[in-house]
Amino acid sequence: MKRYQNLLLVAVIAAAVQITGCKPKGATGVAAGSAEKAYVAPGKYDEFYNFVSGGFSGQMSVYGLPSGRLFRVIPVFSVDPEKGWGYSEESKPMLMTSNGFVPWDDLHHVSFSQTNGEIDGRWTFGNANNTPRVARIDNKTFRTAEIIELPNSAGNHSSPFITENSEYLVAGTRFSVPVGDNQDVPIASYKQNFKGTISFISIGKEHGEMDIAFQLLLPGVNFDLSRAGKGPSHGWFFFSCYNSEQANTLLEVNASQRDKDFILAVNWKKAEEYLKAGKGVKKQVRYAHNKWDEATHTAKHEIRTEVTVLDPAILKDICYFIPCPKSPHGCDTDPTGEYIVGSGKLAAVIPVFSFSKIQKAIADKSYDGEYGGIPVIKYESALHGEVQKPGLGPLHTEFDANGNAYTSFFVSSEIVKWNVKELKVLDRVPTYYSIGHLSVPGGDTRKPWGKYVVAYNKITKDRYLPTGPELTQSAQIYDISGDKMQLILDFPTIGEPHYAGSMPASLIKDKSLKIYKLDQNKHPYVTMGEKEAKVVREGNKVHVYMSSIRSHFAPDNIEGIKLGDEVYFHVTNLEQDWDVPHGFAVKGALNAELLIMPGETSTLKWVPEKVGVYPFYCTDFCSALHQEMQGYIRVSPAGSNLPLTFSVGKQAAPDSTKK
Ligand code: K7E
Ligand code: CUA
Repeated sequence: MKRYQNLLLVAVIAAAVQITGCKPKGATGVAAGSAEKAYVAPGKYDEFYNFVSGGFSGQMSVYGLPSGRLFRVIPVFSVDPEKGWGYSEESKPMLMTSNGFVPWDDLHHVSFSQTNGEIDGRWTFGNANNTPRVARIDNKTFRTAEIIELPNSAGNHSSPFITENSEYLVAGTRFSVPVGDNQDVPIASYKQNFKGTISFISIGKEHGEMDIAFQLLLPGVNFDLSRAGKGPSHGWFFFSCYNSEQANTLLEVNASQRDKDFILAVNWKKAEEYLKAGKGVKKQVRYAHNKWDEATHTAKHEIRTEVTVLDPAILKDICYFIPCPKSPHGCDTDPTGEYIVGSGKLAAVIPVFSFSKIQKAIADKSYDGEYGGIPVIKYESALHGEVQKPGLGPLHTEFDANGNAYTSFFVSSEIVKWNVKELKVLDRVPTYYSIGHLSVPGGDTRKPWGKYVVAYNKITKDRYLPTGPELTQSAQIYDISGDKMQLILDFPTIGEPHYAGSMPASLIKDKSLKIYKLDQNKHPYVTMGEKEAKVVREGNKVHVYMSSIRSHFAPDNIEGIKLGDEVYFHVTNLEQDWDVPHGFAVKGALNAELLIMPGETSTLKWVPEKVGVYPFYCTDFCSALHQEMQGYIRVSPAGSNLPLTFSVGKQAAPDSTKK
């Protein structure tokens, strides 16, 4: 009977999900006069940078808040022909993994570096869900500076969440998988052989370099989301997990059987102690670590082979499970660090746990047995209270500075504001439609700025002009400065925005890099000035040391290339002026363009396959004579004995047509 009821509940919710819930009808939801709150006059700056994940686009995009204006798409895990990301020789190593070159991924969550629990503006992190990786973006350059792969992981969803002094980022695996030497096991042996892992990635204090400090080996559940403790709960992490049934098929039913799944509380300071005491076990693995070097403007790819694993079933008092109703998704800690909000996708209440009660429960050993060798704290002993009848399908919660929480509800398509201490619902507004994550500036930190909550929606239906079978994804901005939430703007987004974060523009804007200094360019193929431009043959490899400046390339006439040659155009942008990139593209190249920043060197590999004269040109409108910024390269048959020549400014004489 119980099982039948559960199935029924799943069926009802599944039906609601399919019709996208209680879709608000008719109204646009924007009250007269509220639009001006999102209005940023032409030429004026926004108050916040809004970094939005791109979901299955694999990228991150940066918008202004509250205007919703798009400033930049930062290529992270997916190739981006617009910027040559993953196409230039320098950037290809960034997308290397232990599986080889992976040109795409699925980026769900962004996270900002923090100092004392506040956003410090230095770095933005993002996760790759498919081929488990974490990326670090340098907020000075808005470029991906580092990518680290995660071994023993499959589907890096519960990631990257950060501690209050950027000690660690965590990365919990969504899929449990066989871990260890023999991975050729029956899928039906899930319960015996499949394990979940959580990786703790340390972050270098000065330069942000990422390293896997240790991994925790855990029962075979699906880790979903996570947040670090704050203030009093600093030193702890909280992870939501579902599929405590350990189903290996039809999870939509089989992983929805139990009334409660878990939140996993991790005492990472304790884990550090065990690590120092040498209790970790070194495992042989293979994972990529890729880092961008700003001096050489080139990425380096290496494979690392060892990771240290701690087993919390043996090393007691690192991990505790807390029962949490029905397939928890979001797991969010409030700014005080005392309250942990679990959001069960199929639950009728929102449970709020208390950190001090969890501590007391551990001290009193108030347990309900063990799960996979890890103590399970009694639900009531950890519970602060439940928000009753909040809505349908709670997913994620963020906070303002006044003790209020904002929870997204996918099925009932709304944001609900409630008071964390009192557990009282204060306000609710519809979203259009089917909100996933939401984000308040600083709303996951000790210092929320409040002001806005932004909804990231899965479905837009009738909100925008139709564009064929797929409509744009979208975000909506609500003013939360008053008692009532007020919708002030819809804006379309790039990719599916799972999560986002915002920080005051002042944390980034004055530190934003304007140019790369040419005299500090250490690229091995740099061309420091036009006089150094040259073409050098090394066997069948031809290196073109090319410079670009408004409005020509040097050299711009090249002859003596033969079929079978590999041509490397190393283009240095000699400009030392802000916002003057040059592009570079060559006809028929099985590649993308290069987009070269002032002072930078970038390389395009070209293997011509036909005899002829090929034009190349600048792709970025850089001056009044941008359209004149072009050149030719001549390709002769394989056996040709035409010497290699190159020039710039050498105008042909009327009769020089012989060769
Ligand atoms: Cu979309 Cu954070 Cu992957 Cu919830 S997750 S919506
Ligand atoms: Cu350089 Cu256009």
